[in-house]
Amino acid sequence: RTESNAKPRGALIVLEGLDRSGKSTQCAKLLSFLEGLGHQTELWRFPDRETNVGQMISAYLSNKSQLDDHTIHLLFSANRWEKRSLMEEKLKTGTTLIVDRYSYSGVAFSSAKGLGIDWCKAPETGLLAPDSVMYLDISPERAAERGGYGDERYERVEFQRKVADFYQTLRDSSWKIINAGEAMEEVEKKIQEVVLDKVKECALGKPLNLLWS
Ligand code: T5A
Ligand code: NA
Repeated sequence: RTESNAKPRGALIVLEGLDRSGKSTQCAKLLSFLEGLGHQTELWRFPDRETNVGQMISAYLSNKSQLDDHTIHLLFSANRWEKRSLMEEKLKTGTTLIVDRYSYSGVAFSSAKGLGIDWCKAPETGLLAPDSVMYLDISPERAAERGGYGDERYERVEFQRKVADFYQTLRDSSWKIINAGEAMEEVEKKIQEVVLDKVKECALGKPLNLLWS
């Protein structure tokens, strides 16, 4: 019965991981891979620093402004909510979205600062649940060696270790752990396998779910 209602749609693919785990590198590779296969695909990222909210986030991350921990958490969340309806529209009209960070970043980073995990999850409830979360797994030390951490607020090894612990508490059946310490080409191949399966399932009408409700 559900199958007769099934409508083809795009897949919501999220890449997560510590700072410097290689998310943006892999997102770009995945975009050209899917486009090369003829799939309608877009690359999105959070924070989306282009919006008004995104500009406030960007100023905070680069230490140009100070904000209470709760306030910045809600801004990150608002930044996802302002893109939610467009996200749903894109997926329903057959575009696959590759998303560089999502609600898992939101909860893991704020929880690592000491905010309660349930408090952190609450404003994310009702956002679209990813069809696949690829967690790029790397130790904070190895990540730090990659081009060195820059000047952004969260780029410290001890803090990243806490973030990694909170990420683990968020794992669910949509997650796939990818060893991000391997060569870029190896990481790329593993991601491609997972994503192709998901793109097929969604084309067959896999229902869209909501986060944490
Ligand atoms: N944040 C974010 C929150 O607190 N709450 C939220 O809700 C959200 C969404 C900014 C910060 O905001 C926090 C998390 C972050 O601290 P951002 O803008 O995504 O988030 O951060 P960026 O600085 O843009 O990106 P990252 O630091 O996360 O790096 P990436 O994208 O993981 O790594 P990438 O691809 O840029 O690669 C880093 C370096 O490693 C090399 C690359 O060439 C590059 O030099 N590299 C590899 N080297 C060897 N082997 C491989 N396999 C490699 N893959 C990449
Ligand atoms: Na990035």
